[in-house]
Amino acid sequence: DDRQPWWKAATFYQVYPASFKDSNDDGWGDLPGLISKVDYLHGLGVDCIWVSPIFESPQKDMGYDVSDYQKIYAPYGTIEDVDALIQTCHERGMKLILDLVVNHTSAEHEWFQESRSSRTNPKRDWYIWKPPRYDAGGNRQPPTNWRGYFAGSTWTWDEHTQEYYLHLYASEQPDLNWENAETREAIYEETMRFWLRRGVDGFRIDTVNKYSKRTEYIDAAVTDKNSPYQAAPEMWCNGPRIHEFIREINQVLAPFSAVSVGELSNTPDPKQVLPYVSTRARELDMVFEFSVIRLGNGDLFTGKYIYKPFTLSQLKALTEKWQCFIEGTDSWATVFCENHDNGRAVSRFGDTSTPELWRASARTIALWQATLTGTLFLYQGQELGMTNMPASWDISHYQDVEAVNFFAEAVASRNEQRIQATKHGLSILARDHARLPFRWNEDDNVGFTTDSAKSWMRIPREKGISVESQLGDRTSVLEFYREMLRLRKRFQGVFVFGTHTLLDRENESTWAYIKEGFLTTKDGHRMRGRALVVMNFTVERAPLVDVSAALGCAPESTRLMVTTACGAVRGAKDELSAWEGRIYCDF
Ligand code: TEU
Repeated sequence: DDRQPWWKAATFYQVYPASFKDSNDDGWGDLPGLISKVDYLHGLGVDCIWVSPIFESPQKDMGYDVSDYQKIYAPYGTIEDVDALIQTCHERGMKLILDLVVNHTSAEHEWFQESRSSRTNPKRDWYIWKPPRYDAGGNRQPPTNWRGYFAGSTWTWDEHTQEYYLHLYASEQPDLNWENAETREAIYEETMRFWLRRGVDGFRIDTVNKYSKRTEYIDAAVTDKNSPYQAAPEMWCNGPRIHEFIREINQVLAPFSAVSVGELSNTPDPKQVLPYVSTRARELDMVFEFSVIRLGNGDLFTGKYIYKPFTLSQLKALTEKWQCFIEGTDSWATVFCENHDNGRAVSRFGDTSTPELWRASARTIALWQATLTGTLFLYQGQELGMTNMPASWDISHYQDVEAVNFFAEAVASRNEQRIQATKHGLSILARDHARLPFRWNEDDNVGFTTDSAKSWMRIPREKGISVESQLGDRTSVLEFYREMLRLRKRFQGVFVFGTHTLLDRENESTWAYIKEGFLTTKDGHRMRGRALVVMNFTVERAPLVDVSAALGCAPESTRLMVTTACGAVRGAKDELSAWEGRIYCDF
């Protein structure tokens, strides 16, 4: 649809640069490596690349701890490499967005170094400093009882200036004080405008709903009696001035027509999400809402890695909820089931117990994602059906600060049950899984680097999950993604922009929904089109729904547009084979 902004029907692809492609044999992915693969992404059907943080950083949280927003972390390359990447994308009609991490900086950022140097430093107020409290026994205590995302207190004591500073994440990630207008202007000028002037097309904006903290700094209610620190997202999520701050961000982006997609966690209520993405409100173009991707996670804070099994009907209901919340509004949705903070989709929503089931379920996940309304985001390796790390890898292979801290906390509890449960949860949900090297070929080093001993993350070796083994094979996961991205574009009126109606919601084995929208025929006529998406989420054969009844038309007016099944495993006419997905349509 010509009247729509480019980013609605576009396919975005997230690159986690450390794990994508290493060009200089140091075991760390880099910008020249990414540049050499832009053609691969272009061929896949990607329109816009989002690169996770590449800026100068001590890498306590894989670059989500920036110590200099205008410098590139040397192992990634140089600023000239960024210019070259922008040019390489633009020459192919593609766009590039960067990751903007401005809720916090690294503790090594110059701003924080100044801020912590004395209580009277002009940048003292750029971060959030508070005096200690003392308990009845006269012991020093943090200003509040809040628990951070990476376990432990949100406060770290600074010996030098005798105050605590706030950090929602690691202690090496102090939170910026957005209440200070000068700080905000520095963020806008030195991070956003700096990169927009260099030609980037926009930003994925990290932790976008946490900049405005509640300024009372009071204790949160006690929800975990076994811990001194309590979950307190209501103290910092969607705070009193958040919409004012986001509108300011919008003002910075607008002159560059830059696209924005904000990361909006801990906000399961659509009423709170809509204001961020309403066109009229002039805040953000899009947000990521995490209900679907968080399925299986335990309690957000204390129990995140205590796995909570879920049913297909829960997955359906959440998908429906975040499909339909924009209907009748001027807002827009995103579609995704992977990113760098979660386990692999096929390992969580599919079936990896045999190669055939792996392939079938990864293709059905592709069908599911590509038929949903909103802007589609893929995560690197999703298009190959990359899986979680093998079950045989022990806990020493987890490097992520969050996994390491949660596991240490479980160990410290000396509760064997909790330790085992945490290990199990990590094996499904840990952030590390998505960070394994991308698999370009079937060599021992998977084409990621030249010497696996140097790879920053251990390289998994199962065969068949690589670009080399899948490219050109019509039965592969990769070729199915390519085909689906093409169909999604071609019939975007239905798949990208259509309405979503869930059928048979209680069915725990088959998932069916109708997408309906307007299509433009070759001679320029607008016509209504309907598609039925039906997917078997089990290994058992499943009866097919009554297609023409579901589509509301005569049997001869329906056609099978796509099936995920290939060759011998193809199901019968009225029956879906294990993990088979199909699209029927009336156009
Ligand atoms: O994540 C922010 C966030 O709020 C969580 O959703 C995140 O997934 C984390 O796992 C909480 O348990 C962003 C980045 O995506 C993440 O990689 C960073 O670690 C984090 O911000 C801090 O910058």
